[in-house]
Amino acid sequence: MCPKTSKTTPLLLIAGICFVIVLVGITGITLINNINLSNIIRLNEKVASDSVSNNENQIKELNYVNNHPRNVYLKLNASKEDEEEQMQKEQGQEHEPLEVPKISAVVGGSKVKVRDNHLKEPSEGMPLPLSTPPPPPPTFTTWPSSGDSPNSSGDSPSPLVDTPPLPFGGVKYNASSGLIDYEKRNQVVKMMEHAWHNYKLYAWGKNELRPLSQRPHSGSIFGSYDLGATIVDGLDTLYIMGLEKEYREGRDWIERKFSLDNISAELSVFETNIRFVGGMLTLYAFTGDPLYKEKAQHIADKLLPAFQTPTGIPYALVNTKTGVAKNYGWASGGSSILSEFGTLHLEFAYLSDITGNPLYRERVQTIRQVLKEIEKPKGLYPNFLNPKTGKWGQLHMSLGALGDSYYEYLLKAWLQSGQTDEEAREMYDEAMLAIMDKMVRFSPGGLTYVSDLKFDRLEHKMDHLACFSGGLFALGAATRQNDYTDKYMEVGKGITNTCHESYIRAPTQLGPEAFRFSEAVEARALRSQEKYYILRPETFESYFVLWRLTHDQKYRDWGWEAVLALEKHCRTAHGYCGLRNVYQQEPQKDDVQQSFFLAETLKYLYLLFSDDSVLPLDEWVFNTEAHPLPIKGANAYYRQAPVTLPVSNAS
Ligand code: DMJ
Repeated sequence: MCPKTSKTTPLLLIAGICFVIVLVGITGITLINNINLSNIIRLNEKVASDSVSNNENQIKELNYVNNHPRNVYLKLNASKEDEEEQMQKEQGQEHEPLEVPKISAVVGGSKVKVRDNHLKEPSEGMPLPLSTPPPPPPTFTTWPSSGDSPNSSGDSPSPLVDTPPLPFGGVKYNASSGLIDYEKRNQVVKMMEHAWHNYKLYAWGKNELRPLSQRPHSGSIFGSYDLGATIVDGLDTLYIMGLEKEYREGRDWIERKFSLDNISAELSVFETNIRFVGGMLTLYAFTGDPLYKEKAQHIADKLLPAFQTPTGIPYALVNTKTGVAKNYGWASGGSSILSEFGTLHLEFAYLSDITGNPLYRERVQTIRQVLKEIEKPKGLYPNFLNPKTGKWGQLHMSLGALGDSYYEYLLKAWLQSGQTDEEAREMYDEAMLAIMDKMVRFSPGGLTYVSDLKFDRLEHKMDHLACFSGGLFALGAATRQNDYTDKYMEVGKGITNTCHESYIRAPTQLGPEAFRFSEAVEARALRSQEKYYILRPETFESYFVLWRLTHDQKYRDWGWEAVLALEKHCRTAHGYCGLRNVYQQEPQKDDVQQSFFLAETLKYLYLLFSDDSVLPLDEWVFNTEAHPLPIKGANAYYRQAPVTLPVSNAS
């Protein structure tokens, strides 16, 4: 039997079809809109990728503005001004809107006033926000003289609640330069991820990675123990880049595994200090996590037996279990090495301030006094000093291997102290004057270089290590005006240019370990043992400092050339390797991913493409392993321990 057809059936059918058509129509329009919208967003993002006008970036900036200590202050001032404006409106005093002041007018110099209690110094547990993006970039158009510094009285700097950001007193903000180059910076982040993930895969908890053989590597500087050098060295870079998951993995490893107790490692005092103590201190400054302060102190305590010498100049090596310390057999008659014992000051001074224990500062202050009082041949510091007799060894001087970071730490100790450690600045100025006179030279082709000096003989050779000095000369010039300021800035730029030349004169576009100047060659390695490149950072460090100080685009361009060269020649499927000969078209790789590649090389490249307000140079000073330490009196992340007064007997 056929079903009975009702009259209402076609009507229902038509109504149903109409409903479906309407539904499809609405969905279609929505989809098309969404597709268009996402295309537009993508297009906008692309167009705006180099610009801070990108919406997303504005949001990041706002977060940054909300969170950064300097901007917390600015925001509070701004809201105070808003309040005043509101009050004026209410009182009928509304006036013509003023021209919006440029950020420079608000931030720079004396217009910044900090009101009491506006800015609380972060204590333990209050972290620096992960990945700190943008606003306005400083250019150093004027320099403060020593007398201009509010701290030049020699008094301890007041806590930041009383003191506006200051050490680079002549900072001017120029809102049109120093923006983020997102595309290039993202590439550097990807490099970091590649280096880290492969270390994690094949060498987790060990010191370094062998990318070609996919197994761990450990240099003798780590005493052949598994100290997780790449984790401790690379962790602050992850933090700065905002790689939170990776950062947490590293923090977790440090908490669960890192300890020097019960191991009999013979450690390099210098390397352990700059990589491990320095790394932990930066992480403490960033996060306020007491774990890092404890670890920094734990490591430094293990190094202390090395300081038990008649002069207080420490030995190079110390056994973490027995405390037995000694020097390298090859170092001039049992000498300690200038760049090693002279590169402890920043870490030990800061450790004293965050622990409230003066002992660490006392140790490095003793070293300082020996070096201050000793007679210096022609005003120069030889690379070797006997810790028992207090006498110089061989009269070799260098701004490269064996000397380099001693000079760096003189300038930076002064910067770190909020420009109050005048002794350090004076020693720096005197040393650089002698170096300018006796060691800085200009090649016939017009290249500036800083030569090694052996007794009275110039070697006309410059180590890759000495390439950091381009940035050092410039930073010294930018922070104090004196008769030599302009000349030093030129020398800083000149050395940086020469190091760049040493890179681009090699087919790999990566620079050799050392290069020479002669009738025949300039900025080129001559000996086979000088032709390697081990992922060193010094040239990029100078690009970064010079970029921050001048905003000359060429420094970013040079950094990008280096990124491309690293990707082409040093990248492997399982991490990054150094090269055995930079002058070969297809050089052999050395199968070592150095921990400083993550700590320094990638950090400086990342910062080169970042806005200036990511670790501004007037708030942070980089240790020689690129671990940023806060500047006293200018940086709310200094986290100085409260002063504990001696208990009085009187009751
Ligand atoms: C790093 O460990 C430090 O920069 C040190 O001061 C010198 N050598 C390496 C990187 O080349």
